Amino acid sequence: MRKRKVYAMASFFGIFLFCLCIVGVIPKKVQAAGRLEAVTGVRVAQKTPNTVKLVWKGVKAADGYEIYRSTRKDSGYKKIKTISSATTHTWRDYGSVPGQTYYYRVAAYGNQVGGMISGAKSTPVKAKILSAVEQYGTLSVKNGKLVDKNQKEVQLKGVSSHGLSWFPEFINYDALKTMRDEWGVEVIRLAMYTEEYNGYCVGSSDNKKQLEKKIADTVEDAKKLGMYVIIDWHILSDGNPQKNQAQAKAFFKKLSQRYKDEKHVIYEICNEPNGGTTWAQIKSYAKVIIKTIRTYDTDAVIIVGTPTWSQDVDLVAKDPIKGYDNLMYAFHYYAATHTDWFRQKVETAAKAGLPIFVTEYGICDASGNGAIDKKQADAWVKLLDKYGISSCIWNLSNKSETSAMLVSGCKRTSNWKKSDLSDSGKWFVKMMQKSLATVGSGK
Ligand code: IDC
Repeated sequence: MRKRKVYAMASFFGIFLFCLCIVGVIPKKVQAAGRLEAVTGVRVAQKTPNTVKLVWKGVKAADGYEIYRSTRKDSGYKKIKTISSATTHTWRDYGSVPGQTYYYRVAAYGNQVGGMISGAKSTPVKAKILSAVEQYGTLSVKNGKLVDKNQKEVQLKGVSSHGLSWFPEFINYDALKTMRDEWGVEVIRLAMYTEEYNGYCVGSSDNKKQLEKKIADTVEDAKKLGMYVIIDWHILSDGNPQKNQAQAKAFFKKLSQRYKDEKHVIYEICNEPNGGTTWAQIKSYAKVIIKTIRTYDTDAVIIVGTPTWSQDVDLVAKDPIKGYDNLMYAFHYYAATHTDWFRQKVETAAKAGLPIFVTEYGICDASGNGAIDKKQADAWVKLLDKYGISSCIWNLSNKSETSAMLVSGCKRTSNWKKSDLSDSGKWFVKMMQKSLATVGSGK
């Protein structure tokens, strides 16, 4: 009696399942139950540094895919990602380390009544992750844009130091490596103040030597890591660059002689002219410094500051410096202070074909402090991405100010944890991850 009831229930359940299948409520792989094909057609479609993009052919009845990675071909594969979508057949690994060769395998998975089943892993594909300098090589400027060794447009994203005399501890090999491997940073700017406390032009000769050593060491570190480095003559209270022109000339002569064969060195010759300094005055200074650099280094990218704290790119676009290749012009913004009107200046200059490099920006106000304006910060990112304009965020330090990327009191000088990052730092890392996840996919 009881048995018959069980049979009746079982057959009722069977019919019920059958009906569900017919109306399509139960997904196909349950009907197909058992096994999934191995993924085929896996290949690397690599376009940007520090990342690898995989694509593959879809497998019938899969619910999603699993990505496995190893540094050896035949063993050591670890699952690094589960993609819970049957229709996504591409994935970008931006947690990869430049210089490293990886092997990737992809497997399909399906949700069955009895649990999840996985198909066999694909045959391994190999990818050597390239650093920014390996990928892009010698940079130059063409038709108002920064381009790579193949004349393809390049948009670099990175970080500026704080004053090198004040926070030198955060600029070291491990710090650069952390920024490269974990944040995707491709360029580092070394801000060497000229006239503020312990600046290059006002400090002791010992201080000057220390600054020069810091720059020399960092240029070497950046070379090993395949990162670009901007050497920034950080004028500020000395509003007119002509004030310390003789020192600037000697400094850039020494550096361009030393780095004439390096691919990764970029010169920024006057951070932010201000105090009424005119474009004519900046131009006259720039011509002297550019001529000096070009005597030794014939092709390095040189960035020229623009009037009013490097804001008047629209004016400069009407009268750029002629007679030299590979020149760019600095534009700086602080998102909580500079909004639509300043974006218009960039649009005007970019449309006029002026090569712009945002060597400094913040997401707080122009004092480097105050509240963050994320809405404006994102509007700026959108604009820079639209024109492919490269940028560096101000600043890598633990100073108690909003623009500092590390929380004040942070002792760690590399390998930062999330809790070491300030709101500016967190915003930057998030922006970089988003940017790395989308570069190359749409462009
Ligand atoms: C600020 C620093 C701050 C320092 C001050 C004066 O964040 O700690 O006390 O300089 O030396 C710039 C300048 C840059 C400023 C930054 C924020 O290039 O040196 O750094 N800023 O005020 N231009 C616009 C903003």
